[in-house]
Amino acid sequence: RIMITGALGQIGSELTLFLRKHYGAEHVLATDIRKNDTEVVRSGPFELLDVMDRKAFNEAAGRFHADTIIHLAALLSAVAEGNPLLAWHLNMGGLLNALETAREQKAQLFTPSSIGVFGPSTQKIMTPQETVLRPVTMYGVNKVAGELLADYYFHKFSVDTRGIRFPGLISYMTLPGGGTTDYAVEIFYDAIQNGRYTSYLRQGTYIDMMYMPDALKAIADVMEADTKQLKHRNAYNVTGMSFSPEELALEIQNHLPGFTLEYKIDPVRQRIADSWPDQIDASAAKNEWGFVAQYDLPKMTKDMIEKLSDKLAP
Ligand code: VAH
Repeated sequence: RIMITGALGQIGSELTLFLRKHYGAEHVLATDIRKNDTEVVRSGPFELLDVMDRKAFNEAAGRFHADTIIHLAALLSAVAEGNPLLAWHLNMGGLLNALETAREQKAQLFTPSSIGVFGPSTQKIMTPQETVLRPVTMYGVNKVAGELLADYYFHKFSVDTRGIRFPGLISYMTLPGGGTTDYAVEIFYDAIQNGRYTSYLRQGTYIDMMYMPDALKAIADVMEADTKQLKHRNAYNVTGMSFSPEELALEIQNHLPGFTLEYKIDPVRQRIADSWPDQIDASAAKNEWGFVAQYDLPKMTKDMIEKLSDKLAP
C-alpha cells in the first residue's frame, strides 16, 4: 500500500497512474497540498496533505496502512534559488517528516535526489557514483543533506530508504514546476504551438536528461530490488541521454522542419546549469538493480511530439 506526496507534480502525476495500473488503484493513496480535477484525483484515493504537518503526515499514512511512502513534495532548483530559506524549510522539513513517518509506520521510503547534488568541482564527464558533492545551489544543498539524512535513518533506525539522482525529466502529461531543465519540456509545447522557442540556457549547455517512462520504471525497479544488492541506496546516478539546446532543436526539426530556436539567457538558471555535470555515469544503478534507459534523444523526441500533438490538438 503506497502513499505518494506531491502527487500532482511532474513526477507524481504520472507515477500515481503508473503505480495504480501496476498495483491496483485502491492501493495507491495520492496526496498533495492542493486538489484539482485530473485523473490523479479521480482514479483512486486522494487526500489533501501539507507535508510540513508531521502529525497529519503520520496519521494519513497510518489510516492508509502505508507500507511504502514515495515523498516527492519539494521545491525545484530555480524556485529554490529564488527563495532559499523557504526551500530549506520545505525540502528538509518535509523530508524529515517523511523519514519520521516511515520510521513510525515501518514503511519503505523513496525520495528523489538529483544531479543537483554535484557542483563545479565535480568531474563533468562520466560523473562517478561516488565523488565530491559541493553544490552551489540551495536545491543541491537540500539534496546532499537529504541523501545523508536518508542514509542516517537506514543505519540508525533501519528505515528502508532508497533514492535516485534524477537528471532533467521530460514528460508530456504535467509541466515541471520551477526547474532548471524545464526548457527541455517547454520547447516541445512551443514547437508544436508556435513553431519557435526561446531558450533561457545558452548554446552548448549540456545536461543529463531522461524521458518520464524510464524514470517511472527506475523508481519501481529500485523499490523492488533485493535490499542486499543495494550498496548506494541514497542515491543512484541514472541518466537516459545528454544534450544541449541546439541538439534538441535539431532533433525536433526532423519532425517539425520549420522550427526555430532563439536564446534569451536567464543568468540564474544558466549559473545553476553550468554547475551541474554534462554526462553522468549510471553504472552503479545498472550493476546493483539492472537500470537500463529505453529512450534516447531521437526516440524521446518522436514520442513527445506524437503524444503532445494529440494532447494539444484543438
Ligand atoms: C530541476 N528538474 O531542474 C529538476 C531536476 C536535474 C534537474 O532536479 O530542478
